[in-house]
Order: sequence, then structure tokens, then C-alpha cells
Amino acid sequence: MTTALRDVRAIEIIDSHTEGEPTRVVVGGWPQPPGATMAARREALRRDFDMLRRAVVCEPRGHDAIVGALLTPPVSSAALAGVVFFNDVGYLGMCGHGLIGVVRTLEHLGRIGPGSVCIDTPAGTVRAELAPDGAVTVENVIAFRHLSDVKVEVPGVGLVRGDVAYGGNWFFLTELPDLPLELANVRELLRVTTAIRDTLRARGITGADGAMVDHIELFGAPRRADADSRNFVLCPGAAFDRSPCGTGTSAKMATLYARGALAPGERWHQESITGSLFTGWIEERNGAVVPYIQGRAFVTSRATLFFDPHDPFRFGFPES
Ligand code: PYC
Repeated sequence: MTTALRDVRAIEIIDSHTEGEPTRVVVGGWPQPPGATMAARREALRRDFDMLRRAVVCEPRGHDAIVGALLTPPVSSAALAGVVFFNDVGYLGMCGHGLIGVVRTLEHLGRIGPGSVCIDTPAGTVRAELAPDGAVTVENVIAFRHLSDVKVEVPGVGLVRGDVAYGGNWFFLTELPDLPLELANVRELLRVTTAIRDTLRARGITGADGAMVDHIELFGAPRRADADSRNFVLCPGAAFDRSPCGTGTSAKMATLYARGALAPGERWHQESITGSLFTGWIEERNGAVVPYIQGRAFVTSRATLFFDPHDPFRFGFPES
């Protein structure tokens, strides 16, 4: 364990949820990772500070659905801050719901008011707009469909057909009409989506440059009258997204656009498994798809996490 880690006694956090999905923003106490880019800082975290990732988001202080967000100084001149997102199993390139939570947290801290703000992430610099009523619109990184109509025979599930697309993270997007997207079916939805992810991995089906497809997104008919679609998103570990997933909705809009089913500026209303909603749209810029995601986040608590050197579980439970 490095001295920097051993010396950590307290970490300041602000919790929020974005359309149901929790974000835990680290605002103090975590030694800043070195690096001139956000990707380099993420690697430094992975290499030298991974115990803090688990300590902040996992049990006994958290649970597997929490997405953590470490605030850092910016790396680009346009940005107010940088952020590295992490979860119970690792690190994310971007996180749509998390970015909305970060913006409301910066507002809570008095660092921003309504208007535009840029934030550096490992996936690129993203711009967000905070409205006076608290709604946040994120202009995400470029999204695109990478593979279309991929067919895989999934053990215990059957033949599954879907697309691989990027929206700040890598997604496999599919529909399973016989499995209703209801909270009552979460156990089965987790089993099926985990089996799909395992099969993609075993078959070597990846995103660009061999990137792991670590999010699985199922779509079905909406329940809400104001939605176009309902989804269920398996996150990289064993948790599902309680929100409609910002990067997943971006990936979805890129596949719709690639199919000629979504025009620039047209609204796409994505409902989540919990019934919450993101409104999305795309812009075409130099032949690329720029996704926009709009949603709401609410600050739920502000706390100090303590690291007692005598606590055997101060960095969480040992990894199995
Ligand atoms: O909103 O992009 C998102 C996201 C990714 C994982 C959980 N939420």
C-alpha cells in the first residue's frame, strides 16, 4: 500500500441520484492522481488508488449500483473541472447520468449557476447546460454504431441479434420480446444480460480496437405515454442502471440514426426500467453523431467517509 493511501483518514462526498441512478462525487480527501490527460489520470487511479475506488463505492459504505466520480482539476483550457467515473468493478470512459449528477453537485457547492460548463472526462471534454429549473443537458462525446445485426447463440437464452455501438461506453443493444422489462423481472434480466455479455466476450465480439463490450442494453415497448422506448441496462459489474443510461441512450440514438430511423434534432424519449426518463436528440457534425441527453438529478446527502486504520474493512471487503 502506498503512503498516500495509508495516510487517507477522511474523504468528503456528495451523493445524488439522476433519474433514480446514484452518483457519489468525491470532493475532497482523495489524493489527486498525476497525469496530463484524464485517460492518464484514470490509469494512475487504476494502478495506485484502486483500493479507494472500492472503499468509496462498495460495501460496507456503498453498494454495487453506485457510480463514483472523482473531481480533479481540468486538463483542457475550456473546462471547469475534470472527472473520472468509477464503479464496483472498475472505471468508465464517460457516464451520462453521472455527469448530470456532477453538474448538480457543482451547483450545490456554489461553483456554477445556470448556464454552460465544460468538464473533461477520459472519453473527451463534454459540455453541459444547467437550466434555471435544475434540468441538465449533456452534449456527449461522439456516438456511433460499430457492428450491426450481430447474431450470437447465448447458452440458456437462445439466439440473440443486436448491434454494438459506442456512446461514451461500449454497448450491445438488443430486444428480447418474451422478457418484459419490469422491475419484478430484474433477477431474470440480470441473468440473461450477464449471459449475453459473457458470450460476447467468449466469442471475441468487441468494440473498436478490441474494447470490451461491458454494457448490455435491452429495449422494449414503453409504459409511459411520453416515452418512445423502455430499456434495461446491465452495467459492467452485476448492477443495472436505474436511469435510462446516458451513454446507452447515446448509443441507441446512433444506431437509430445509422438505420435512418432518427433525424438530427428529432426527440427520442428513453424510459428506464424504473420508469424515469431521459430526453435525447442528436446533431450531425462533420459527418459524426453528437448526442444530447437531458435529465434531472437531485442531491441527496453530503457526508464524510472515515478510514480508521484499525478498521479491517476500511478499504471494503477483500476481493474474491
Ligand atoms: O448514464 O451513461 C450512463 C451510465 C453508465 C453506467 C451507468 N450509467
